[in-house]
Amino acid sequence: MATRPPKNPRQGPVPTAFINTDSGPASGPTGNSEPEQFAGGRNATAAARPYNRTKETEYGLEHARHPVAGESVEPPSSLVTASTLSESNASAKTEGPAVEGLNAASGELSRVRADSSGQMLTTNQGVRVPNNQDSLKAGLRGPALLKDFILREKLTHFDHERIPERVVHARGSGAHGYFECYKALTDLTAAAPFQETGKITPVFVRFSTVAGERGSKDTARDVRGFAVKFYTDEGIWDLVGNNMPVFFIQDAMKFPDLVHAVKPEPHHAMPQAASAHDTFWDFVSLMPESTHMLMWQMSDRAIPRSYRMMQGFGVHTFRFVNNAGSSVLVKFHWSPMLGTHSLVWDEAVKISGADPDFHRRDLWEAINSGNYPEWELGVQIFTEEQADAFSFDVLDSTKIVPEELVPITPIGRMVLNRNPDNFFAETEQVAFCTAHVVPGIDFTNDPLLAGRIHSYIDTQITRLGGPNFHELPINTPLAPVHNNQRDGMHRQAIHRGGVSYEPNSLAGGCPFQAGMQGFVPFPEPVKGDELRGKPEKFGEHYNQAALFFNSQTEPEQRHIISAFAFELSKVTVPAVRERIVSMLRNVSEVLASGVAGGLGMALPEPMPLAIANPPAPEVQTSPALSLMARPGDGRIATRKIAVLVADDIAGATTQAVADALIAAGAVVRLVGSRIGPCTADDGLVLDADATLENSPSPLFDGMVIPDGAVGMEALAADGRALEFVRDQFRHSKAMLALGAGSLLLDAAGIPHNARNVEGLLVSDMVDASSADSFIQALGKHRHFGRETDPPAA
Ligand code: HDE
Repeated sequence: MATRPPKNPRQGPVPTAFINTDSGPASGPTGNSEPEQFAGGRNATAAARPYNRTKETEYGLEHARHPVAGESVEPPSSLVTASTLSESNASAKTEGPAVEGLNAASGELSRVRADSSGQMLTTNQGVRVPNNQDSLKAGLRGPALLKDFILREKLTHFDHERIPERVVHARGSGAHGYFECYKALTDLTAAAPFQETGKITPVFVRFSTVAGERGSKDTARDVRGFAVKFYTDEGIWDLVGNNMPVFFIQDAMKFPDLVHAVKPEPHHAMPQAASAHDTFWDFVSLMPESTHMLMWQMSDRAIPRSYRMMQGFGVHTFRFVNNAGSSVLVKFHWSPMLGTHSLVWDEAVKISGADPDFHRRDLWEAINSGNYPEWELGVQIFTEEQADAFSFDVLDSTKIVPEELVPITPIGRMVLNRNPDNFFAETEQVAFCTAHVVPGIDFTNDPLLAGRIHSYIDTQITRLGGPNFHELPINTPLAPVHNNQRDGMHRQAIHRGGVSYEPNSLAGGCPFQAGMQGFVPFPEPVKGDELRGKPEKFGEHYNQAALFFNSQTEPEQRHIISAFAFELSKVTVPAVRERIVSMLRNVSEVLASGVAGGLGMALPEPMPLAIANPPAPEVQTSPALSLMARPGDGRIATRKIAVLVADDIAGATTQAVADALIAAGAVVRLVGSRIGPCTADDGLVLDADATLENSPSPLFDGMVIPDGAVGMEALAADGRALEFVRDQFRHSKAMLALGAGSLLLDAAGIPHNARNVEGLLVSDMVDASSADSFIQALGKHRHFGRETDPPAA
């Protein structure tokens, strides 16, 4: 480390009058010494503002609508705004004077990335650690010594490694990427990401479940969070959405009740990451506005196959505001390029045991393999006049705007192309906040959104230990940060100068208010009495629940019915079940009677409506609400396929089909009774890289059962192989059985004789056409045509 002596630029006698910090002469300095330059420059800067000229702009409607920029004065020298005259005494630590106008505490991540390659172990103080195996003792068998600061620092840091988990959305995974704007949208919004065609804005995205704790399983039946942080040129914009476009409640007042109801019950802390329990259903059965959201939550959307295969929604109605100050209403939709695909419930339950990190692993592996997940951002744009005419209120977060009323316009795409360096520093410490908006995006009066605008900053203060969470590197904007906020726990920025208020004249007025270049809120008129209540239209609870149910395909409707029946079977209070079924009678008799049948109960009376004359809906069905509406492009890249292997299976044909799948981009695993080489009947060695035990069927999108009677007999004697085949069949996955592979199907009791069971291909030979048919079957994701209730296998 450099040991250069401090440089002292001061010359001659020190004019003490101008060094004093508590009193000074009546007139300004005349000399040219540094203290005099400072005092003179400071006085000149202050004198350039004989009075606060912008004061008059604080009054009146016109100024409120068009705030003016603050007044600023350039000081004669940078010395004037310095904290200390000794600033130029550089050391290796302090370096020279500050770079004017730069807050180095914010900005890109490279300034804080750390790598230890080739480095020695040190304490947090940079002292080298000689021995990281033993504590300091008095003699080899003697007591450990209190003065062992190395051990104590290590343990103390470890003791405090955990921070509180998020109150909701504790379990999640994140990635970096970018958003690309298709076409400049300057006519609609001044928001930075949409100002130029092709403009790229960096993003960090975190996906999550809502109810489970930080270590809970990924495949719980739950809403998924879909939170996007845009690092725009004009500051951070967080679009903190979900994978469902509506919510359970209409007013923030009810959020703590909802979360208390769905979280593990407080007396015995059960169940973890599950809504299938008394308190959740008790609460929602008394909150009929939840009915629409319950449809989504009981649908397959609540058990996505992958974060990469789910939609995202901003949920609330937001505003776009353009540079001329005019505004339109907007709903945000993320649509995955891979299409929307889900698990089935039995599979989700089994995955939670086989791989609780299923979604986290899937995202990580896809990005690491260069298969970058991608979503298109679409918007529904409409005016207040259009909204006034809708049968529902666009400020009600339990309602969508059907695409039949307002189509979705694609405006850009988002690609996630980089995994984080460190889960804790990035994914855990990232702080999303609905209040983080940039000029061009604004709020509406959705009463749920209002509560969120308050809550997110508030929660970070507890979770991240104080008000400076914005200085954590993952949270800092790329746009410069300058204000007079100071101090607080864990402050990173070292603010130069003695001025931390505004207006000021001593720092040339800086940092000054931005006026019309700042975030000027859309001047939405407000009138009315202060009261607690909801508009009439909020009282219609079933039209869109029915719209959703009636827009599903037959298998999806079946799954919704089963999900309600399963969840309610876990409720121990029959009266609560009855309340839910009575609610469902207002949605669909097919649904209500299906659920009642599944619960062995009689149909109760329909629940009375909350308003006497509910408005009629504009739209009866909306095909876009079905998961099947977005099948993707049919490619199978990143789909996981199990090829069963054993000694004496047919080598060449197994290899050929595996090669065809790999060429199509699939991830092929050779699954055996144990890992390691298997010798095929033609001498080919196939090295099993997964086992029936460590990688059971639910972890795969499809399977290949090879030819070779001897090998098949061995597999048929392994109950895990039979279970594997049965689960693939039960979960409606694409299966290919080659030649004697059908013996394993027989042993597992899988019906296949007709050779036309949907998605189950039985083939005597491997040629291009059988491999192609299998790839096509995989591309369809699931084959619900063969699904039966109860399952046949
Ligand atoms: Fe959240 N929500 N929320 N929420 N939310 C949080 O903020 C809250 C709501 C959503 O990956 C918390 O940083 C209130 C709707 C996501 O870090 C907390 C209300 C939607 C995430 C909070 C809602 C969401 C959160 C917990 C009703 C979909 C995870 C930790 C007024 C549009 C973000 C945190 C991440 C997280 C409060 C309702 C989505 C406590 C008060 C509606 C994706 O502040």
